Amino acid sequence: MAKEIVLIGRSNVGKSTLFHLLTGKKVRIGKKPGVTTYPFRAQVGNIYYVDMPGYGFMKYRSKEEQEKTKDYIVKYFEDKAADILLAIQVIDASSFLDIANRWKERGEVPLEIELYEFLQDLGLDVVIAANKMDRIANPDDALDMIVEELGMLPPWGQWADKIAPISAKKGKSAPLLGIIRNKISGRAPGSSESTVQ
Ligand SMILES: Nc1nc2c(ncn2[C@@H]2O[C@H](COP(=O)(O)OP(=O)(O)OP(=O)(O)O)[C@@H](O)[C@H]2O)c(=O)[nH]1
Ligand SMILES: [Mg+2]
Repeated sequence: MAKEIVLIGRSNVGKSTLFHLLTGKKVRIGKKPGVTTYPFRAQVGNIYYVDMPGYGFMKYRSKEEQEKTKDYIVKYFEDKAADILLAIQVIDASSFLDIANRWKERGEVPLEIELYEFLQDLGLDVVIAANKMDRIANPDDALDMIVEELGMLPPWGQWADKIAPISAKKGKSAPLLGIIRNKISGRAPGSSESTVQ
């Protein structure tokens, strides 16, 4: 069976924009959260790329619908774990820290941390696509704080196979493409053959 590379993350982080960049397939992209409401698949070579609906808040959708979508996503990963070559967790790097802090102030585990841990607990290979880097003035500082929040020791550069700073809207995704190619070809990260062509 063909393997899947699945894009996952909260609403409005840029999953569909990245999906379009990776596959060339037309998808709905929107300013408001909740644009993608069901998984959208596209085959590239012998891999299926899957664009998931947003995990969590979706504007104009009822709480029930949002919970249903969340349950659907959780079940999708649980059922399909064996077929998933790579889970790409897309985050909006420009708002990630503010949002995580707000959740922590309320005494809750930030949604994106919960999602990251869930994917790892399933034994999946997970890479964080830190999107919207074009909005960030000090990328290294922001990325150091993001990896720390996710439980990895800074500096972020030592996690170059776990986090890829990108700007899907600007067409900048080279670090992520490198990780995907290594994964598809089964090469170890950082090996000399893994250089992106
Ligand atoms: N500045 C900036 N904006 C981006 C980037 N990538 C996506 N966006 C914008 O973010 C918004 C949401 O993009 P989508 O690709 O629809 O996000 P999504 O994660 O698929 O959203 P849902 O389908 O609602 O879950 C759009 O206005 C995009 O143009 C980026 O790299 N930089
Ligand atoms: Mg979408």
